[in-house]
Amino acid sequence: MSLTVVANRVPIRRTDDGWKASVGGLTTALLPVLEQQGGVWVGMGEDAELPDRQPYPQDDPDFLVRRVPLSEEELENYYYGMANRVLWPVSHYLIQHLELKNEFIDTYRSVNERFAQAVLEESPDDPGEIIWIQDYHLMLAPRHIREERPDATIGHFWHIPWPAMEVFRILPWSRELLRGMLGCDLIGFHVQEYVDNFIESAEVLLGAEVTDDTVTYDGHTTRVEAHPIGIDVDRFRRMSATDEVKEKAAKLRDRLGTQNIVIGIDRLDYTKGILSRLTAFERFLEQNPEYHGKVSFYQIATPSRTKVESYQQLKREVDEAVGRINGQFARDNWVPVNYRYRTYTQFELCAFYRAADAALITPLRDGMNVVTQEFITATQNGALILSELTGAAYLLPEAIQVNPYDQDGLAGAIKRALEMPDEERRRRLTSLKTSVDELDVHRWAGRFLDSFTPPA
Ligand code: ADQ
Repeated sequence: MSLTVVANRVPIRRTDDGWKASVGGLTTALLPVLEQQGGVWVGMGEDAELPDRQPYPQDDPDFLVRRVPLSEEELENYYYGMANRVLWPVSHYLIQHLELKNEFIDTYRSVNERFAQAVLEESPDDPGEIIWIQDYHLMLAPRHIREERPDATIGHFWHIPWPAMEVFRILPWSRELLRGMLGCDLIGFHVQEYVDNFIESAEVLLGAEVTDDTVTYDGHTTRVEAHPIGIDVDRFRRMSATDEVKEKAAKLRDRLGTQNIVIGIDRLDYTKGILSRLTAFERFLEQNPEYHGKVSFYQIATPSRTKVESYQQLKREVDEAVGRINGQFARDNWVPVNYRYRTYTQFELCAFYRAADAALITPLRDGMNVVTQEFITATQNGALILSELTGAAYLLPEAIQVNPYDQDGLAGAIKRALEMPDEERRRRLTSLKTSVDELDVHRWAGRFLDSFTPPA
């Protein structure tokens, strides 16, 4: 078998020491496969200076990085437009952020065609070849590839939720997008809910024929399966057990000086429920004066999609909420909400995970949410408060599950997490750790690829 991965981004980045593999779940999962078996990774080229074709590593190449160069205008319409302002909000049921513009879909169509063209040029036309496309940026590419290469083996993994059919059909291009996806042999989602939603969309909107988890449309059959993603468990376990991380965690606890620390770690995105979480923490402080001076909430938010207006607005609202809460509750040596708007290394994140007594992971919707798994792996005795509207919630029943829209419920969950008896905390965490071990990202990739050849 050889592999062609097709994703919005290429898996390498330029550093002061030359080109390096980027750090991220997808790269971690797929690079070992490419290194072992060779292949191609097709992604967008955002910088006209960079070559379209770059064998990697330079000295002794294992695979080829192929860029699809995009102009600024294309990037604006395909990525910031169709992907971030259309498909992202609709898939997360947050349609108040939806912006429908013809130039978005027009550019999305042409960019998807160019990705497909690059695949056809680089990916060998032989029976062992697997073409694995990633995510909502590339819904139309599978059909283009199929039209040119009817016998190709094509898979797609969708990393975000697939919404209920009635929400997906809001998109004026819903049928065209579905037809694009149904060029695949196999489509993967994190959990069965999204599988069911996708199948219902194909059945109702296209009149496709459905048998169990397969969809037949226009003479071609696609299997649709749940393949929950994991993290690189070994890497997080090793990092969080180093002396350096332990020291950093101890220093953070000293610096904050409170008995309890609750953390939130996310990209600054309106799907992650950061504002609702802050209001819940405010309510917790209002309802529990005995905790004043005794608990700190530490929210880390990575800048994300900063060109998009709704993200700029969210940043302003979060700044304001943090100011309001600290303005009302802070006293002498106690700052109730510590907020950092920046990116940290995974190593640094591990120190936060280790320092915390509880993590507040409360997206309004999330395909999976891997911060949850990172926290579970790194913590020694932390409690997890998890939104029931995430893919992770299906897999981690031992978390304290909450409705992220219910701020009183959230405030109550914070109290419950902080007051949970040690025995119960340990029991829940042991079971959570076992679940996360099983989800490991290397196994995820293996399971998806094995699924192309189901046992006879
Ligand atoms: P994301 O929406 O990006 O991913 P998530 O799964 O939470 O969401 O992953 C975020 C990653 O960014 C984590 O690895 C985390 O460590 C990192 N990160 C967050 N804040 C950071 C900070 N301040 N500094 C540095 N790193 C930070 C999409 C879907 C998810 C799905 C994944 C994988 O939206 O639902 O789980 O893909 O399929």
